[in-house]
Order: sequence, then structure tokens, then C-alpha cells
Amino acid sequence: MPPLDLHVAVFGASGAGKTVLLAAFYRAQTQPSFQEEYAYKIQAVNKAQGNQLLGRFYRLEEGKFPEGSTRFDEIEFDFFPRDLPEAAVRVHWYDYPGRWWEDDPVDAEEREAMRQGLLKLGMSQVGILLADGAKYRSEGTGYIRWLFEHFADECDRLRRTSAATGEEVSFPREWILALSKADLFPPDYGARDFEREVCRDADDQLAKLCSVLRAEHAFGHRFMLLSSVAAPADSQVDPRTSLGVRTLAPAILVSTVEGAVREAQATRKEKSAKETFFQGLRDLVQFVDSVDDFLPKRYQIVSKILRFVSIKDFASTRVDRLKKVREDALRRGDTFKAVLTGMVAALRDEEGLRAYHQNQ
Ligand SMILES: Nc1nc2c(ncn2[C@@H]2O[C@H](COP(=O)(O)OP(=O)(O)O)[C@@H](O)[C@H]2O)c(=O)[nH]1
Ligand SMILES: [Mg+2]
Repeated sequence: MPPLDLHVAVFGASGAGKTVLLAAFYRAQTQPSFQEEYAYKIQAVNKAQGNQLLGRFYRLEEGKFPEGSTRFDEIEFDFFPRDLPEAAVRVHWYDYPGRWWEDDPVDAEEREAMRQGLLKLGMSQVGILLADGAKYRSEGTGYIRWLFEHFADECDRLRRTSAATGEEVSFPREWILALSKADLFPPDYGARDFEREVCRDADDQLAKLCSVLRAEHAFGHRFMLLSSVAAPADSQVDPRTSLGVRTLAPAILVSTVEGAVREAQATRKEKSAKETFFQGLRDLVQFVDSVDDFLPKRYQIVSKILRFVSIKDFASTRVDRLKKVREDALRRGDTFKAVLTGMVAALRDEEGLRAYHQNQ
């Protein structure tokens, strides 16, 4: 069976930390110690791109940060179980340049790149909006309000311009709000604190953004802290201090399943009002043979995911139990169960709990 395709669209103004994040994401998950602990590993589908990412990371270690880029970037990563030859999950990562959100395309080439990029957006199950941690640290609430308002306006503008060309853009319905450069915050600051501050101080702006994205239930519920490399102003970059980069792929996986459940609930409107996520999940599992018939294409991998991860494992908060299931799957050579359960476990370990928080 080919790997399960997860598509993630990453947004953030230039300088927010997207390029550095990609290098840290790759580097952290290629480490032998990562594979030992998490029981899966990452590989770039295109080896040359993988080497470029590593090169970028090694330069970071020497204190050289990347040149700003305004290109749309696209890269694919496979996740393999430890010691098994086949990949279980493929993450397609789309890096949307901040400039698209600010200016019109400069020429026909950029216009075409933009058109192609926006088509990819329609395939993405999850969107990540990267809030610049350095700006939030120095400007406070005003920055978050600005970010939501600005992003809402620009999404609105993109939707209108694309509709005018006859191809209406479709935004992901599941979103993660991620705070970059989390190393600039105190060590006990967690995703839960970030969630509290955002909901307390920017709820109006959040509501407006949700309505523009037509994702009332999907934006503003998942929060992440990310640190690619700790880079204190006067000392060397410390590449061992990343946070949340190992939590990203698991968060994307679980958000995709949640999206499918929500989608299925929405098609049965009369039931969905009070139905919990787990009731919805149970329903999906029951109809797993036919879910592909009524779910939109981007969610059709969910029937496969649900064949390998039980509801019990999805709901389990016990890392030891999840790790046992994972190790059993590895012994049996069950590629999919090993990686998928390993990812769920990663969301519940110490780093996962600090870096990821879901409020509903
Ligand atoms: N403290 C800290 N600074 C970071 C981190 N990631 C990026 N930066 C800083 O932010 C700058 C912009 O990052 P970059 O990834 O190029 O932003 P992009 O424009 O969104 O791709 C970098 O040159 C670094 O100075 C991080 O994890 N921690
Ligand atoms: Mg960049």
C-alpha cells in the first residue's frame, strides 16, 4: 500500500520562521536518537532537497541564517517505521511566501506559480498559521490581533481575485496556530498558555478570521509552540533546544482525522449539534467501508488510518500503552500501525504536551 498522503499548507509573514522551521523539522527527525525514541524516521522523497535542508541546518549551527526567500516551496517527506523498508506516511509541505499575502504577482510567471500553489491549498487537510514569536514577545496582544486581521483580509482578497479568474480557492478547514521562536519565552510557557492569551485577548479577531475561512469550528482550537533553534542574541545557536518540531507531523495527522470526523458530522446535520468528536469517530469507524463515498477527496485517506489505529489508541493518553502497541506492530512488521501509533504517542509525550494544546 502506498503511504498515506498528508498535505499541509504553512503560512506566515516573511521573517516568521518558516524556512528555518523546515530545516529543523527535517534535521530533528533524521537523528539516530530520534529514531530510537520515536520508532520512526523521516526521509526526504527528493534526496537533493533533503541535503539542502541539512545544509541549511548546518549553516544555522554556525550562526548563519538563511537568506529571505519569496518563492513558493514544496517538499515531500516520508515517514518510515524503524528497521522496516516501507513508508507509512507522506507529508507534502507547502511553504506559502508571505509576499503573496501582501502584494499582487509581479509577472506572469509568479501569477502562474500562485495559481498552482493555490490549487495545492485545496488539497491540504491542514493549514498552519505561523505567528512570529519575536514580534509577539515585543508587541504583545496587538501583534496577534494584527496578524488575524491581516490574514483574514488577505485570504478574503485572495478568494475574490481567484474567483474572478474562475477558480475559487478552497482553504483548509482544520488549522493550527503556531507560535514560532518559542525559545524567547520562559521555559514553563506552554501551548496552553498561548491558547489562553489568544482566546482572552483576540477573540473578536479570531471570530472574523474563522468566518472568512469558513471554518467556524476549526480555527482557534489548536495551538502550538515551535522553536527551531534557540538563538540568543549574544551566543551560539544551540541545535539541541528545538521544541515542537517533532510534534508537528503527529499534530497534522490527528487534525486530519478530526477534519474527516467533522466533515462526516456536517453531512448528517441533524445529528451533529450535540455529538461529540468520539461519537463521530465511532460512527466513522463503523462505516469505514463506505466513508470514501461521502467524504471529500482530501479526507479519503482517513478510512485507511482508521483501519490501523483503534479508537482506544486515539483516545489513550497513556504513552506507555501506545508505545507497547507501537513496538508490537514493529515486531509484526505492521508498517502503518507502527508509524501511526508512534505519532499518536509523540503527541502525548512530554514535548508533545508542552508544544501542543487543543482546547475543545
Ligand atoms: N530565536 C529564534 N529565532 C528564529 C527561529 N527561527 C527563525 N528565527 C529567526 O527568524 C529569522 C527569519 O526566519 P526564516 O525562517 O528565514 O523566516 P521566513 O521568512 O518565515 O522563512 C531567522 O533569520 C532567525 O533570525 C527560532 O526558532 N528561534
Ligand atoms: Mg522563508
